[in-house]
Amino acid sequence: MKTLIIIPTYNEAENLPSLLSGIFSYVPHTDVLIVDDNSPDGTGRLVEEMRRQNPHIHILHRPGKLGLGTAYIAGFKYAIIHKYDAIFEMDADFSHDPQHLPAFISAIAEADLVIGSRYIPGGSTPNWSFPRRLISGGGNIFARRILNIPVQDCTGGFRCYRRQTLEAINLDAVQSRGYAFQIEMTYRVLHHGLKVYETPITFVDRRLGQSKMSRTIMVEAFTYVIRTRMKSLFSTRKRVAYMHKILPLVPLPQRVESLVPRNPPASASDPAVHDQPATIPASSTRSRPFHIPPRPTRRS
Ligand SMILES: Nc1nc2c(ncn2[C@@H]2O[C@H](COP(=O)(O)OP(=O)(O)O)[C@@H](O)[C@H]2O)c(=O)[nH]1
Ligand SMILES: [Mg+2]
Repeated sequence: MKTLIIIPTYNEAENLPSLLSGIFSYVPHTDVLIVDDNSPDGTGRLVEEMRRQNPHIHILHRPGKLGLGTAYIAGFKYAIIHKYDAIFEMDADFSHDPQHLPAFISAIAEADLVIGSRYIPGGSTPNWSFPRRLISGGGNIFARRILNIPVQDCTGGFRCYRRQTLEAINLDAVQSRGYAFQIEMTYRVLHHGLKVYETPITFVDRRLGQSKMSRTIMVEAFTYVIRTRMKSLFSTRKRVAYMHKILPLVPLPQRVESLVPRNPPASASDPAVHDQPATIPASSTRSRPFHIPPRPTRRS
């Protein structure tokens, strides 16, 4: 399996050399793509030097700090063009321990997305302060409940996607930049009816360098969740399907009709015909705009 580990960086020169040697000690044949936003501390130049020694290291230089979300989108597009099979998201600051990488690689053989989870048995956040636990744990519960996402750690950024998963998603439509990016990607993957697994990780706070987390990033995550919920509640198709259910004279528009089971009840005059909600054929594994599939996550 051809794997690519995408690491977005902004001022991570202190962390990167030891992180890369950790990564190659656990997965020697992987490629690594650094997406650097012209870090003032010279991270980009350092990577250029390292890649002269190691052809598995690649870099995308961007002109300035453009955010985590767009850095990953650029990395995903690179991975699709170069036909990698499994594509990782990973932070540069050792919060994501390279020792977990082999577990992701085994899990991605069965799933479309594997998320490193702090909130399933075996997962932990050992050196976090109480306020940090509250913000992260509370944010997760909020996003999960409001968006009906059956994933315990939907803001986690240590992940592995199959290339086909990234190809299925319209990457140009993804708008979030910070924590909301992880929630949005999870939501989009689930709405394509794809399979998400969680694997436990121990997440420690960075020891060197500075966090780029800000209040703006938290506000973005909160507003993304609320906006998405509102959209799903008031989407035109859902409203029309609902109206058709309670008032059968309302005609179903073309797109909704295509979601009605192909084998309708025998008689067209049968009132049961009109009682059919706009459901998706059971065989369909893709695009499920009306509901998220039943809990696909694995607790291990
Ligand atoms: N390329 C790029 N990387 C970023 C940006 N913001 C954060 N990062 C990187 O994203 C990863 C996670 O950021 P971090 O500051 O550790 O966030 P925290 O873990 O929430 O405190 C690190 O590798 C950062 O260097 C950005 O705007 N551009
Ligand atoms: Mg961090």
